Amino acid sequence: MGSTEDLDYPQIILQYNSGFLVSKVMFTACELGVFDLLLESHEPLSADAIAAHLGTSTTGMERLLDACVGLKLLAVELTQEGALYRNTEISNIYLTKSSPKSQYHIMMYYSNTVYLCWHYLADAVREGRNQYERAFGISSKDPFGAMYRSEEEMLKFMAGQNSVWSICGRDVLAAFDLSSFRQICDLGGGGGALARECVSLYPNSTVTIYDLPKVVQVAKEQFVPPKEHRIAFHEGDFFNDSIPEAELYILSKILHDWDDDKCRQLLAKVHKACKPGGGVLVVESLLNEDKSGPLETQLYSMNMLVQTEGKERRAAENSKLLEASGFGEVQVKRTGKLYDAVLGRK
Ligand code: ASE
Repeated sequence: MGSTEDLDYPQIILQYNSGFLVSKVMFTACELGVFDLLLESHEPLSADAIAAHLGTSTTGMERLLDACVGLKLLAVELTQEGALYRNTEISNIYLTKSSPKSQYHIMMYYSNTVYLCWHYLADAVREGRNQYERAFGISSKDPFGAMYRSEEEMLKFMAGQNSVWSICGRDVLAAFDLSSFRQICDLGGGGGALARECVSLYPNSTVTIYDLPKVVQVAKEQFVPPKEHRIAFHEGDFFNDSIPEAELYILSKILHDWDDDKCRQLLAKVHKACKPGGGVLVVESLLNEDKSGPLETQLYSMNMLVQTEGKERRAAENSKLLEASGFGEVQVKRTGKLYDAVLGRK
């Protein structure tokens, strides 16, 4: 009894029914600064004290804190003065703003942008396209025009992507030995967290971050320290402008933004610019060949539907795109984590 097989008490249905409530509790505790306050305070705090510090109601805060305890994001102890709350180790590492592995920014992007698009998921499925028009009243013709509709939105996206690379970057770059590539170009490299991992893992490499001018400007000003001389920038639109010569191109979470035609178009351009003997590293979350999972990737693919023109693909689909664009010796490495790596050679 009580197993997921039990038809009288269908656990998975009940659990999935409230899944979005779980996300929103975690996002809200992050947004209000609960984990930051408990990190700084160095001692457990009451709901009253937390509410007073963060300028919220006590009723609301007490309920939020209790739900966080249920989610194991906080621990509670009962004392004479009442309930006292403290962070768990996981919360200290991943949910506080200042931690090097903080996932705060990607959560704020999910909570305040992605969440609004997902409100129109049924429309996205009916129409087979992203939902910027409904969610934000802006044209969805150019997905990155829509995603970067304001400097604030662009910043949130860049910071969010950077937080993902702070925990996944090393795995995808270490999946293949890339030490023979000295001159690397990270196409759509955004805030540069992957480029920074790259020069740290491969000290003899230099990485050029290629991105839209307004992205490069913000990356230089806010994300990549000027003393990092192994990282350079190149401003451009990779569909319409030229791509500089390099030994290795990294396309990390780029192909999943576009349909097969646009991917082949981009990869053909990359192949042309690539030095002989060079290569391309595609970093994506790969679907199983039988499409049975992983669940996280299937959900990401739905997110690509509501936010972009792309989708998540199987390893073989990514390999085919590379081969159709002239790359050979295509190898796939699954990392067992969220993002995987595919390497092709010219
Ligand atoms: C993109 C990545 C993301 C385009 C839109 C996106 C993310 C959220 N929205 O290239 C971050 C990664 N998350 C997913 C769902 O892939």
